[in-house]
Amino acid sequence: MNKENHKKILVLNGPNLNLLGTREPETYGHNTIDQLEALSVEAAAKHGLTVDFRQTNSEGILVDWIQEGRNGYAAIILNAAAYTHTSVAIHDAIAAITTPVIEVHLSNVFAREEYRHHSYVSDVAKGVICGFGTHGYVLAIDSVASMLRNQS
Ligand code: CA2
Repeated sequence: MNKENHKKILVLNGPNLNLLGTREPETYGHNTIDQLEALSVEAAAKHGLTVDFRQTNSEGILVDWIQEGRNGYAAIILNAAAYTHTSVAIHDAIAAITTPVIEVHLSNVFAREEYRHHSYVSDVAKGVICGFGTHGYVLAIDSVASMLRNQS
């Protein structure tokens, strides 16, 4: 793996997050997915890191992308959205790789419906951030940068 690749973060977003900023602002805020991408790119650049930012509504594509994160990425930041609460396939994909995965949610899932309290991601994640809106992605990127500094 070359050094440049090692400084890349894969930011993955699951189903319906393409609707950000268009509906339910009281839960998910006013930022659009494009604004969230710009925020993530900016936060990463402050640490000399780059982000590869993606969104899909498909569970299988998320699994493919997590597998892709095996090589060439320092970390994966994952908001699996509703699949967080349902997907054994995503759990297994994370368990199968060594790249650290940081789970992020915009809302505080523990202050919401009970079916959102269980995550198939958390027990295979390096850490979990929820409830801080889009700033949670910045916190996750800062955490990756801190992890990388501690490694070198
Ligand atoms: O809080 C989060 O980030 C969630 O991952 C968002 C998911 C939800 O199923 C999780 O429990 C928590 C839902 C994403 C839907 O995003 C929308 C955005 C705007 C309008 C409608 C849906």
